[in-house]
Amino acid sequence: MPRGGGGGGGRVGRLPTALAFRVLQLADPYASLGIAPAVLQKVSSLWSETLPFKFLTSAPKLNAVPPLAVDQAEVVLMGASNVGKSTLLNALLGTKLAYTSKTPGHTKMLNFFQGQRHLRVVDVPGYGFGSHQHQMTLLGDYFHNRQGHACACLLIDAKKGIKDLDLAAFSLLLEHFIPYRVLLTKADRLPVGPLRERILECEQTLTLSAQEFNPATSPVLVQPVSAKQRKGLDQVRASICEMSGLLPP
Ligand SMILES: Nc1nc2c(ncn2[C@@H]2O[C@H](COP(=O)(O)OP(=O)(O)OP(=O)(O)O)[C@@H](O)[C@H]2O)c(=O)[nH]1
Ligand SMILES: [Mg+2]
Repeated sequence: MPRGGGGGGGRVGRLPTALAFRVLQLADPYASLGIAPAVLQKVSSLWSETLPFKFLTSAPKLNAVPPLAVDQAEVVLMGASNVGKSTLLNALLGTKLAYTSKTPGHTKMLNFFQGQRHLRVVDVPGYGFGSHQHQMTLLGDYFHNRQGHACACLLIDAKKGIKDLDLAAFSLLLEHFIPYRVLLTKADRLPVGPLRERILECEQTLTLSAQEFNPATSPVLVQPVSAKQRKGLDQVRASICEMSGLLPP
């Protein structure tokens, strides 16, 4: 047994089996989705085929949103104001297409970026700054309009954890049957131990919420990412490729 393994093993040993397994999986939090290296390699070449992305348009509301072709997928990055949506988008796309700011409420429109291989990425205004009602209605209308095409990354600040508005946004995804992944942003702001705890806490809260909606829902997994340190980006790209149908599930 590795040095120090006894104490950790004992703690894990007292946990229910599924949770103990998850704790072990989180030895490297950034590999929390357990995506195999061969899949990540495949994703890397698929992703380079989606590049370059180009700015398509900004739309203040839904009736100005450009229509989608039948085979086109759209990934929306959603989350609270200042959670890091625009920064993550730029890190994923490898270019500074979206405007970022220290000031919350910076992104005010739905901003569309068109890549190759029929993939679009959308940067949306964050909730929690200004009118919550308006932001949630905009998102709800967007998902209603895009059912069957849209998938989403719900971004939660790793340091702040889940807030009521995040749960409201999560409910929108469930109500509209939108494929989703949950990301913990700015993960560089937490040391590895607290980051693991935050992942488990978010997974528990979201799983409860999802199972209230549909008791058959599988446990929700959460993926940490740091755009600043460029950690976890390949896992997010893999999730996007999977949700949008570029990568077979
Ligand atoms: N430490 C750290 N800071 C980050 C990270 N990603 C973003 N930030 C910072 O967080 C702030 C907000 O980033 P944005 O990407 O503009 O956030 P947003 O969610 O698009 O904000 P709104 O458009 O206002 O809703 C900026 O100061 C970023 O530099 C990260 O991975 N780590
Ligand atoms: Mg923004």
